[in-house]
Amino acid sequence: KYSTDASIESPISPSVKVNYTQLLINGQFVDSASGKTFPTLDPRTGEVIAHVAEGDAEDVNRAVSAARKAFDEGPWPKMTAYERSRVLFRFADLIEKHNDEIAALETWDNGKPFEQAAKIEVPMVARFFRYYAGFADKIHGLTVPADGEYHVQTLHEPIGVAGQIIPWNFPLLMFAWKVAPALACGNTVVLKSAEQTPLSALYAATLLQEAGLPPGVLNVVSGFGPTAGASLASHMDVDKVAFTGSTDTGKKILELAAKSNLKTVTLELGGKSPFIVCEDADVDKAVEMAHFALFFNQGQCCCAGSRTFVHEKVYDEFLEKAKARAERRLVGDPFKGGIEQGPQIDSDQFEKILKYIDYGVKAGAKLETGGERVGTKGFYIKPTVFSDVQDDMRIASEEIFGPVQTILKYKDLNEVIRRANNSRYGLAAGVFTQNIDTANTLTRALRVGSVFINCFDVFDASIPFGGYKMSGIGREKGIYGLSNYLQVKAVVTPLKNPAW
Ligand code: TXE
Repeated sequence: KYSTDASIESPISPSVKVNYTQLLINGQFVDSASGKTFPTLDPRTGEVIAHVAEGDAEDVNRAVSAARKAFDEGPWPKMTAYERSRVLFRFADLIEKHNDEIAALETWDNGKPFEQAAKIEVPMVARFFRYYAGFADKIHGLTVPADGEYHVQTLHEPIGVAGQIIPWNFPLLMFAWKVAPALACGNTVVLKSAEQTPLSALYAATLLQEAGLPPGVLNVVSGFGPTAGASLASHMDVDKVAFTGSTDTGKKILELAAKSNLKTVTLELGGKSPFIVCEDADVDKAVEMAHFALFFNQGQCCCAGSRTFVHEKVYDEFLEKAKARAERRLVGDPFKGGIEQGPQIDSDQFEKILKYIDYGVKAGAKLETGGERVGTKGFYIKPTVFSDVQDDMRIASEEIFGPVQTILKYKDLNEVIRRANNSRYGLAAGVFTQNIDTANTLTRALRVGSVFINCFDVFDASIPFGGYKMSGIGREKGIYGLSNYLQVKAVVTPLKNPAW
């Protein structure tokens, strides 16, 4: 019935070594000022992979000074845009060259299936950098037809030093979403990786240096949120902060920015995205897509389709098939071929998910399958499906961030629109229907930043991504992502001879 893999108990050795564990400041790998380190763990076992330098306020100060100097004195913002783009293109080539090594590091530190990292995510990182590398020399302002005898133009300039704080669910992809547009626009960066997954950012930063990035343009400080992260968000010499993570931490970042120097802030936060299966949907396809929408990446996706609304006419068939699909999901050592689901990131997330499963059972939802750990080591959880879920249950309103599908029944379109929108989040929605009118109605009615019709999680570099409501502020990716890293300067010159 339920698929697991025997190799969970004896993990496969990754084919990569950890070479970089120090902080990267001003082009040099250095120890933290305090000399402290922290362990990064293998989610398959909970064992230590490596001890990594732990940055805090003093290291953030050093990194910000380096970034400030690299911005104010150049050469980065003063290089030709074409030269900047060439560095980013070369980096994308290097990512491709080291694809499998980077993917192995990512799987080891994060637990995601190696095939997913190697075939999808690392190639996406290269694609992402190429997308923004192409923009570097195509960023230009406007001439403005102002009243009066003036020539008016706008200059689009880099903001300055960008502080970037990223999470652990897609460590290198989040690095790309943040770093690529910032550098393409001519900013310098201090990046704080997530404490659970510091390794791939350090590796990628060395490749950026190899590609020709000058010292100080990208500084990487590994460390914890309340120390390194908060220092960055509240730093007086940081001009902008970009954050991906939980809504609660996003609020803190906004507050720290406001209380310090009013740096501009973009936030990409949590979600509880509806996935709506209409009465006319192709049920088999809807089951597969709803399964993917929730279980992809161990359920650790901000936009996961975590409220599966199914029309009453197809509910029973959908439920039976969704449960069977979850039971077929192959859980095991993420280095093994064919594995669909690895371990959760760490014991905190593992415990949080099991707690939510317990809330679901106690609130009266029906546990159709799963609901417990897999094996005895590491942080593996059985793909879990709840039916008979009610909107006010915690499993239907709070972000679980794990492999737990909650299925809710609905009767008509207006009802499902109201219920889908009844959330403090507004990141994404899935819509499964064969009727264009239904798709159009839902698309316009749903208060979310992305609507996926008969598909889900399509993450091409050109497609903007971000949240309505408490899912965030601003849009990343696509041309919209550029404005996060640009200032607009209006330049007004009197015309000497207005007749001409
Ligand atoms: O998130 P945090 P955590 C959600 C998901 C998960 C929950 C908790 O529901 O279960 O958040 O995860 C840094 N000042 N998401 O605790 O705290 C931290 O070091 C500055 C959704 O891991 O938001 C890390 O680099 N920075 C999500 C980053 O913030 C601080 C992805 C994210 O950690 C800080 C991850 C502070 N005071 C979790 N406190 C998504 N939207 O994709 C922490 N950090």
